[in-house]
Amino acid sequence: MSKTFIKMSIRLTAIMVVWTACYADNPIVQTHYTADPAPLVYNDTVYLYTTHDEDELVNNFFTMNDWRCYSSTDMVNWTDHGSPLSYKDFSWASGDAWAGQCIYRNGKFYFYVPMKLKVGGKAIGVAVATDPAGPFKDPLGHPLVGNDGSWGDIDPTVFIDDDGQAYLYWGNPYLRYVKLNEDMISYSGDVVEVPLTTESFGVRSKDDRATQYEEGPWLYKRNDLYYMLFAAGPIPEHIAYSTAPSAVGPWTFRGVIMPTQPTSAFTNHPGVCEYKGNWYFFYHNAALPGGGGFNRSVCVEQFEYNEDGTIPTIKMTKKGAPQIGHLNPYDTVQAETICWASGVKTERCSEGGMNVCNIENGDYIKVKGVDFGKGAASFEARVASGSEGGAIEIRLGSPKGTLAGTCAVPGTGGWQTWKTVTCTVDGAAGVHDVFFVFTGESGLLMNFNWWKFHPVK
Ligand code: FUB
Repeated sequence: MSKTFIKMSIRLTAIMVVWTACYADNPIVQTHYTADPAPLVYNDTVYLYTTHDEDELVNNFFTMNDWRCYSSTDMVNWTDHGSPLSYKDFSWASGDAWAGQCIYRNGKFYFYVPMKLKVGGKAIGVAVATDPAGPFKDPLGHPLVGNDGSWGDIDPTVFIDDDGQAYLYWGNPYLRYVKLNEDMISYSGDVVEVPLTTESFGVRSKDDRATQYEEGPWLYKRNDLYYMLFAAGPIPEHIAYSTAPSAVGPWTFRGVIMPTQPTSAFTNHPGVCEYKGNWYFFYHNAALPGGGGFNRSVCVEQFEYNEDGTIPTIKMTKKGAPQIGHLNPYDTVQAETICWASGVKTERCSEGGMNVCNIENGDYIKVKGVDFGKGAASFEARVASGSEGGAIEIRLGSPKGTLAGTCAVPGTGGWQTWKTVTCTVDGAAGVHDVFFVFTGESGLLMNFNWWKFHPVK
């Protein structure tokens, strides 16, 4: 979305209603439009892979060129790792970087993603990395499945069963699977088509298809039960699910998890993970300013299973999941670790990782649940500015909350010419939501790489 458009939308919304979204935690990402969430828990961290709806649409349709990766250890502050993979990394693909899923096995990360083939139709490729944030590379040089000109080979979900057998399911309007080999980049046996019966996938309220199954399957196992969540039709999509006693069925329809709601896009997409003893349900909607069917945003809710293992109805909320623990401000924290951002973007940083960019007067970043303990005495920030610079105000509780410090940012001679600036801090003790509010003249003020507080002695 263009910055001017975001700011106009935000101002308009703020006039129409009291602007409550700035205190919300959903959608998770505000710096880009994201969709098709695929969580992966690795090393005590939730990695969230998403698709990426470009700000500028081509032909007013899905305009999707790459995937993005975020991570969190508290479910509310998410660190932006940028784009680990693009359709351009596949020599045989020509676009449509649609819904994928990443899984870890034997020291490597395998990211299964659908794309449009140069020769027409859709197919699913696999890319491999040794770091969850990539970079991922295509080891095959050709699709893993679906090379027959079909347009339905999209939305892969991958699952490794307790016996080590891995499964790849995918498809719209059909649901197909293969058994992956242990190398995760090849498979054995035939492509199997799952019978789409109403007993297995529910009765549709419209007769455009036989069942509620539409696309976006998500397969996992809890206790001895296998769950197949899916985007369900008719359009606008809701999310429904089925369960089975094995990874290959037979599937029994269990009902709707997430009905369509006022902020729904015309698609939705499930992703589920267990993290630190809690269960999380990821989905997307059109809730960001400028949002719509092709400008979607990923959200998360915490949920608990019913006693019989069924999944309750889950509503879209602005509040999102509760925070796990607090953020330590005395560690070095990446500026792109964000609960909520207003007006800014992120980009690759010359010092590694990402930095926050596109910062103008009045923009801000919220970091939630920061525990200052006995109190902070000073603050340092890694900044760069190709203009005159500006200032970072440290405010507590809201963008207009108590001012705990102001850090002047000078021009540094370039947008990637980094300098560490410091300032004193007063009145920041205990737990607060911290708002870094950027101030200065009109135009771009600075870039922001990382920050750190120092405690009182
Ligand atoms: O994001 C592009 C497509 O829209 C996905 O592949 C589908 O699941 C739907 O969300």
